Amino acid sequence: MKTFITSIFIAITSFCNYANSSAKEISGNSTTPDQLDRILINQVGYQPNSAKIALLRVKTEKFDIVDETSGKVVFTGKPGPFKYWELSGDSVCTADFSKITTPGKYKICLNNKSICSYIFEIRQGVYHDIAKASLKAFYLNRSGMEITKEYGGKWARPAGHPDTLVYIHASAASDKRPEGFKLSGPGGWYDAGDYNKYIVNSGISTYTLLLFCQVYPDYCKTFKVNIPETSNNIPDVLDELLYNLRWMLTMQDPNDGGVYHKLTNKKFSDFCMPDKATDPRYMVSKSTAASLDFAATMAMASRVLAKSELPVLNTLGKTCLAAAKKAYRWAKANPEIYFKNPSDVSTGAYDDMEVKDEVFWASSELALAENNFELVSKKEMNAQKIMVQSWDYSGISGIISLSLSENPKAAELQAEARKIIIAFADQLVGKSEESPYKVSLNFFKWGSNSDVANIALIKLVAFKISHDKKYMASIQGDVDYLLGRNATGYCFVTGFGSKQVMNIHHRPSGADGVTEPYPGFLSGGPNTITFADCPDINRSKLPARSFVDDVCSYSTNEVAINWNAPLVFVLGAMDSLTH
Ligand code: 9MR
Repeated sequence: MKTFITSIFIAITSFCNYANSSAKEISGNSTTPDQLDRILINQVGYQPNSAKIALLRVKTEKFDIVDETSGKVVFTGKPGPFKYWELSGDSVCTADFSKITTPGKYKICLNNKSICSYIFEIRQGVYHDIAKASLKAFYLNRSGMEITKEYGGKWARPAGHPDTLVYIHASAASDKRPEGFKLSGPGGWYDAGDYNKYIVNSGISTYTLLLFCQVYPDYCKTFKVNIPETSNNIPDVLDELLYNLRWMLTMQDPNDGGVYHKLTNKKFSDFCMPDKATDPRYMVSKSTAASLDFAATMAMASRVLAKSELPVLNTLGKTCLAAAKKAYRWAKANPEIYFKNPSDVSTGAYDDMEVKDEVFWASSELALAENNFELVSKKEMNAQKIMVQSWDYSGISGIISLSLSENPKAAELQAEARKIIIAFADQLVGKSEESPYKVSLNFFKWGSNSDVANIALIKLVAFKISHDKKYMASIQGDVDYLLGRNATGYCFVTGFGSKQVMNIHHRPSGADGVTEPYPGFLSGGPNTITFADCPDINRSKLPARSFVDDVCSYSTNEVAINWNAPLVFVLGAMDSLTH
């Protein structure tokens, strides 16, 4: 049935097509896939001194850790209690083998080795390659640039979407820029599996990478991922985000400071390579949310760029700050321009209908950038909802930025922000300790894997400001979840792990004829938001299992820049920390 439906889809998309591959299973032993799913582990591995906890779906008295080279049992442990998780509909128990610190390759076995897990590694630097790939994914998703063999390997492709000629859409028309006005908005990253560029989502993604530069400056200096700019004396992560930041600057109307919500095709293109998707592109409607997200990101960029030793980046920082102030002023004068797709446009909406949090975020970033703390107050901070950040919620991002400030003028705000972050992180740690699956996540939205990554980011900020190691085991648990210790058994980062996601909803991966998807991308993850994407696939109704590794499943298996950005943050942090 699936093959039949796939052929219909291929027929509809004419010369643009995709093919599904089956999940890549690299077991390295004779255990069957079904048995392998009975032991859930981080398939990429562990650093020697980290917490190491697997989950067993089997009730058992003991578990063995077997050294893969010698075949010898090097540790025998007693599992924790068997606990039911209503979100996954099954019971699991923990297998704690943190005591194993000797580097090597191992597997977990039960019942005299009749059931064994995938082989995993314990090694310092075990996250280095995956951290690099997670940043390299942004390069691979650059619009308007050829991806050459030298940097893209088998994922090399011609440039697509130069965006040097785009049009003002009727929804964005103004006196000076009427409908059809021609302008240019080159560069930037494709948002996700589609080829459009959206300011709201670009803002939070770019901010997260800027935050990474701010929190781990030494690591960033040495973090090289082989992109065309690698030898230019600027950290690769900064080079990468500048590619998007420069595009974002083109989205501001210089006449009034307002920021266009998106640069887009009128409808999602077929599954073509970027250079074959040549429909006209438009700048669509200015919005309050886009202008505030832009203002916050540009203000944050101005602070990061001011620290650079390169005058050219200091100058760019000043440009960013001026742009931030203009956009903020526009948003203050137009506080309720909520984005709605015009009737002839059907691409992503990112239609944030509540912008109090964006106001607070932009005000906080401008306060920090301009050294003007009249712009924010403790009262406004305390009025923010304390929840995980996402494209439509950035109150916590303002609090994170204030908590990390070293400006003496911000001391009071900083202290309050720290209190909030620590209390939130403690609450998240508590949840992970109680959860049968050892994660803080107890909701499954679209892009649930990014919530796990953002939760880990919050705990990392708490660790940064408190130096309290109690956060590390819980952060490790989040990484373990993303890399295989979850109810689906998939390692959710493409190109890594033993049970790999092969069919991400990502146009270039689907259309390039290469079996392996673009590497380093975080798949969106399980959720029960919509079942309309693959009508012929029976997806689990259990939220934590409701995932399908099929290209049709845009609601569970797409990739997106705002999901990869916290992934870079977390994997980079883990790679930089030795516990
Ligand atoms: O991540 C977005 C998710 O929170 C929304 O529920 C969903 C539907 O509006 O859209 C998601 O964002 C998509 C965007 O609209 C277009 N590019 C792909 C994004 C990831 O699926």
